[in-house]
Amino acid sequence: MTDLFDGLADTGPSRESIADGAVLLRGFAGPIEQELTAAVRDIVARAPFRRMTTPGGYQMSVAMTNCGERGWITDHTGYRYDAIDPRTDLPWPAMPDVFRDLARSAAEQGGYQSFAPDACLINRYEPGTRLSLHQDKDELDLAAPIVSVSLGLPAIFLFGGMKRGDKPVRYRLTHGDVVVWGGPSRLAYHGVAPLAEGEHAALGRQRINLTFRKTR
Ligand code: MD3
Ligand code: FE
Repeated sequence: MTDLFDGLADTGPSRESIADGAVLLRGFAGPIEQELTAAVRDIVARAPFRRMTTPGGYQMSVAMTNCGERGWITDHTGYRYDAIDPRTDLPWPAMPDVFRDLARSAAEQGGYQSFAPDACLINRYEPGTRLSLHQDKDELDLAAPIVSVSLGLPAIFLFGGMKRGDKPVRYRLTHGDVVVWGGPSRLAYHGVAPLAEGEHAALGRQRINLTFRKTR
């Protein structure tokens, strides 16, 4: 595989351990931000952002779409991964190589070899929207990490413990930051505080988050 991040080899990227198995790579996606935002634009043109409904009947404030072999969806019947976008009745757009390569090299930096995601959930936050504390456990392969990529406006990410009641630690994630979540942190509670108002030079009044997953 060609390494998109050879330019970082001299100094090595910044690598901050935020929990057992979780590694924050500040600015890791910065060098390819334009390729990433162009790819998001292509995906959204074919699988538009939409606010999904939870099984409890609430509409999520965050808008979502997916690319890859399977996409995460929620509706009144529950949460699941599905190969078909229920809005278009078409397969989700393919995962672009620039996404796949970024996820793989970030996972490698985090100590996870050969990460092969089959799904990428794309979240769009506008000011005021939030994601309440939850665990990601709809994936069959919990040995694989999740890789997250932040683009656009900064967000306060809430990292809870293994129990819902643990007091979350707050991390500010900004444009280009990548986090690899594996090992013991894979099932940690986490969420995003309501997004503050702002305007990002490249993305405007929004934050986009990519999460790469191996679902089976
Ligand atoms: C820690 N997204 O899509 S990314 C999600 O910023 C989600 O949009 C948030 O939580 C966002 O499910 C957070 C960081 C993240 C993603 C998955 C994790 C942290 C995680 C899974 C386990 C532990
Ligand atoms: Fe999550």
